[in-house]
Amino acid sequence: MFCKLIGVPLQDGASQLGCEMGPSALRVAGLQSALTELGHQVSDLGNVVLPPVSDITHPNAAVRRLPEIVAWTELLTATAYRESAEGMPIFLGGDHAMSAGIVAGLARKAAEKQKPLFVLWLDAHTDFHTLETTDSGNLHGVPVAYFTGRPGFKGYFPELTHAVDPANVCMIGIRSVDPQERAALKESEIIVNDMRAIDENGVGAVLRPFIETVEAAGGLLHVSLDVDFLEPAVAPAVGTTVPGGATFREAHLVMEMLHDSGLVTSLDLVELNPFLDERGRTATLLVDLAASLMGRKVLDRPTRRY
Ligand code: DIR
Ligand code: MN
Ligand code: MN
Ligand code: MN
Repeated sequence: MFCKLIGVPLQDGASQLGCEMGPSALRVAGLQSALTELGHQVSDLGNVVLPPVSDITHPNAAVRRLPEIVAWTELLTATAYRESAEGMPIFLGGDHAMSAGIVAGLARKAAEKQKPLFVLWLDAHTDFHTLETTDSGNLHGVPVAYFTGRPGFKGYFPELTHAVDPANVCMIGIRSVDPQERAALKESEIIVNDMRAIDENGVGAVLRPFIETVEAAGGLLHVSLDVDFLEPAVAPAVGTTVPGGATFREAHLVMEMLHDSGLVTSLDLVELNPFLDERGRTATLLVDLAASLMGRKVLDRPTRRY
């Protein structure tokens, strides 16, 4: 596979500073060589650079860093659209606000290819706020609402040309949902698998039907991996830790099943805050998870099924 690493040093959407160092930490942790060792051709395109921003404001006074996030969204829509024409773009975050533009750009390209785009959202949070409903004002809490076409962005964020069908979005790992998100999700077709679903059924049972749906539809699949999907004990380098997350093995199993599916066409690794890490362990874990997604296995033969 031809992989393109694209650094997104964005931290304006998060409450704490530090995510702008995420791309560097993923490089230092050896992402490129881990993928090269698996036989992939990997090209590091460097970091994207934010153009000058406007001075736009929103009536919701809580909203933080709107001009920056609008400019990032515009830039990343164009970048994702361009880089998904061929090869597999891997976006190195950067906070989760980056996925607003990334998924919007991927959706535009998918429409051109006449294929439906599916999104697997691995996160403690649903990131389903609009500019009106957010009370933290941190815009890493809005990307899913934006790219599924919820109203409340018009006139502020770039016009969305191709919304992702909410029924094509599957969330896994959810355990922190704000009241306004909860209300909106009640009316939405988004597939939401909270931690209880994993506890009761196992993450494999939760993921498998979604993979089958994507396959049956002949769809493209974007995977968005927020560090806080993971249990904070194994992945401390994130500003918004929530106890009770996916274990080391649950996360790896997701990646292994995704690899076997052969369906993943793009990936983002988001919310890594190296300032909060412990001797690089979270960056290293993300690299290992990316390697599993890209084909790293324990054995060179199929795992025996019981
Ligand atoms: C939280 C989002 N619901 C908020 N938190 C996130 O601030 O609106 N953390 N996305 O990763
Ligand atoms: Mn998130
Ligand atoms: Mn999160
Ligand atoms: Mn909130």
